[in-house]
Parts: sequence; structure tokens; C-alpha cells
Amino acid sequence: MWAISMASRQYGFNNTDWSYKRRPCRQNSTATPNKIVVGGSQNWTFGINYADWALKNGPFYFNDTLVFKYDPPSDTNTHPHSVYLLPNLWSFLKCDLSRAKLVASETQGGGDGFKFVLKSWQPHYFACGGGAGFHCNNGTMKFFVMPMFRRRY
Ligand SMILES: [Cu+2]
Repeated sequence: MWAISMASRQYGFNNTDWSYKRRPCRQNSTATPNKIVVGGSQNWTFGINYADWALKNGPFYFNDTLVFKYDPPSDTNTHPHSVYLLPNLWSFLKCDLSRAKLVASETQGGGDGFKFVLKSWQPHYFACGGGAGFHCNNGTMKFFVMPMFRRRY
């Protein structure tokens, strides 16, 4: 009897803790679209866990702009980045670029960055095309976005 009571108390605590963590912590339910730099101050870079970044910085909304910033190819930057959209979850998991759509070339991430507006209500599987999948696989340069509809007040 004691064990059951403790078990339910434990469950209740976990449940409270979990729902607390799920509360949105970003002021993003405003009426105007947001402009979000992918990766924050670290930009679009090899070795950043963008799935983790997207979880912490989302949700993203319809008409929000994602900004991809990365340096163009040069003598010192011989492993440049790019941005691709992968066609489905399977290619996303495998970092299979064979049917991917080029969104931003190696030179388009300079300056203020390449801007991608979330205009279609569908899953977006973003990945870097660098190293023919190496940046996506080993550099964790991939993330998933499903734009949400903004609540009007
Ligand atoms: Cu890359």
C-alpha cells in the first residue's frame, strides 16, 4: 500500500515537472512574423546540433523568416556550407541528398545571410549539403521545422 502511494506521488511529481518544462519560454506568439538566425550567434556551422537548436528555439510560425549565415568559399574556407531541403523524413534521417532541393548555394549565406520564409504549411527538412552529406551526418547540420499557425488576438 505504501509502495503504491509513493509510486503515485512520484508519478504526480514527474507529471508536474514535465508540464512545467513544456511551457513556452519564448515570446513568439506575437502577431508579426519573427526573423530567426539559425544557430543564433553561432550561425550555420559544422558541429552545432541544429535539431537541438530547433527544439529550444521553436516553435516556428507561418511567415517566420529563417536566416542562414555562413561564409562563402575562399582560400581559408575550403569546406563551405549550403542549404538543402530534403524530400522526406527518411532522407532526413539518412542525410540522403540525392533528391534534395538546393535552397541556398555556397555563396548565398554571406552578408546578412540567406533568408528563407516559411510560406508553406508542410514539414521542412533542412540540411547542409557540405561534403556530400558529411556536414549533415557528422556535423549535425540538419533540423526539422513544421510551421505553426500564429494565434490572432
Ligand atoms: Cu555545412
